Amino acid sequence: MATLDILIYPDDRLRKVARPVDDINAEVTALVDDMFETMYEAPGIGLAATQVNVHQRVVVIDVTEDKSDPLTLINPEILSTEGEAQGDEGCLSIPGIYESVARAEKITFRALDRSGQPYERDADGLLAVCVQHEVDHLDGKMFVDYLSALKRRRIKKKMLKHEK
Ligand code: GNR
Ligand code: NI
Repeated sequence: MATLDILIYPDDRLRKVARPVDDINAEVTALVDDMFETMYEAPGIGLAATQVNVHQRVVVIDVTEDKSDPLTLINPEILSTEGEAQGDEGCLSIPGIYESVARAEKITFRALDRSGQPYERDADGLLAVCVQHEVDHLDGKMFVDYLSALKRRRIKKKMLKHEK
């Protein structure tokens, strides 16, 4: 196992669209394991492969406080959404920035688990937010894209200033 480096906004590589995984082999399961280690160490509640510069549709999530519900989402698909809710979001690729974003309140999603088994799950609350945030990453989208151009410009400037 190893922790992986996380790309920081506004890195262009965060804009790449990830490709579906067609074979869950040892390389993919090792990536999943390293992503969990990276996410728990950060600490964060989710991590998309895009953020560690791997452009495959792989996500790990654990929204619990005691690391008791690790979820692997390979080739995730949001099948349906319901309602809308506004909530503060952060991102490991935009450290120190928290802004309110509107998301679907409830979702149903499908994905493959670490062994390649398909599953479907309903989500609300923080899990629903996190799945939407991570699927966006796989499509090269970041939560700041939902903010005003003015706010986004300020965040970009701040990130570039803190870069070394
Ligand atoms: O750790 C994270 N916390 C978080 C809080 C509110 C909404 C979304 C998130 S996801 C974020 C980890 C991350 O950047 N995943 O891509
Ligand atoms: Ni993020």
